[in-house]
Amino acid sequence: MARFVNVAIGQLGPIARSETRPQVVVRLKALMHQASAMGCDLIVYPELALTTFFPRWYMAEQAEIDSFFEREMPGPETQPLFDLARELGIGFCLGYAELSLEQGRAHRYNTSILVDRAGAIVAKYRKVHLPGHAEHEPWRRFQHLEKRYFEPGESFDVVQAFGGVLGMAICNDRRWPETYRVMGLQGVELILIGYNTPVHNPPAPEHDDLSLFHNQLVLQAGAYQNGSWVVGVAKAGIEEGVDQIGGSCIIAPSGEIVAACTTKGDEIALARCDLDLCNSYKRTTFNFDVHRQPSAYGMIVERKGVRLKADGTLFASD
Ligand code: CDT
Repeated sequence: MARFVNVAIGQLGPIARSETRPQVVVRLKALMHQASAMGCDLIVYPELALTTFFPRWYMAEQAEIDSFFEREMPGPETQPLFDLARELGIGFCLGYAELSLEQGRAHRYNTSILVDRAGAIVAKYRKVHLPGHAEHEPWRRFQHLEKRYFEPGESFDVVQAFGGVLGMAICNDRRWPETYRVMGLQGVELILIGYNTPVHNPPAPEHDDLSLFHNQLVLQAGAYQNGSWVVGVAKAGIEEGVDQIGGSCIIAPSGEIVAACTTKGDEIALARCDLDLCNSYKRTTFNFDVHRQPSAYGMIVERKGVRLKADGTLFASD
C-alpha cells in the first residue's frame, strides 16, 4: 500500500517583538485551517515560531530572556493550537524556546515538537548545532546569541509517525551533513526543519548574496544523500529591522524541489510526499549496508576541528 503524507509548509512572515503568543497562535491556526482544507496530514512551522527571533538582542536580565521561553507545552496560550489540530485531525511540527526544570535546575533549549493528529506530542528534538556567539559583540549590526541563551541538544532521534520514519532538525543543523546522516542511519524518510536565517551574517558578509542558494544546497544534498524527504520552513521577511530569507521548500528523495513558497509572509505550500520514493535511493546508490565504509570515517566522531600536520600542509591521519 502506498504511503503518502500530505505535508504543508507553514511559513511565517515576521513576528514583532511586541506581538503576543495569542496573536501568533491566531496566525498559526489560520495556516492550519488552510492546510487542512487542502487535505494535509501535517503542517510544519518554523524555528522559534511563537515569538520574534530574540537571540538577535543582548539581554542582561534573565527574567527578560525567560519571557521568550515556554515553561509548559502545551501551555494556556498554545493549547488552542493543539485543540484545533485534534479537531481538524492534522498533525504539526512547531519550534519554540523550551525552559525545562530538571532536578531543580533550569535548562533552556531551542526545541521542536512533533504532534500527531490526536493532538499528542509524539517526539521532541533539541537543537544540536547552536550558531553564533556567547558574549555581547556590539560591532555587529545585530547579535546572534544562541550560544548564550541555549544549551545544545544531544541527539538526532527518529520516530515512527504518520506511516513512516520521521526526524527533526532546526535551522543551523541543516548545514551539517552529520545531521542528516545520523537520521539516515536510522532509516529516516521525512525530515522537518524550521529556520530563521538572516540574509546578512556579520562575520561573513561575502556570503550574503548566497544565503538562499546555500539554503537550497544543503536541503537538497541532505535529502538526496540520505534518500529522504526534507521540509525546510522559514520565518521570513524583515523582522525588527533584520531581513530573513524565505525559500521554504519541500525536497524529494531525488533532491528535487517539489514545492516552494514564493513570498516572505505567512504562506502555505504543499506536497504529496510518497514515502516509498525513498526506497530506490536507500536500496541502490545510498544502500548504506552495502556501500558505506565506516572504518574510513573514524575522524568524523574522534575529531572536532581541523588539525594539520606539523609542516602545515597535509591533514594528519591521527
Ligand atoms: N537560527 C539559525 O540557526 N540561524 C543560522 C544563522 C547562521 S549565522 C550565525 C543559520 O544557520 O541559518
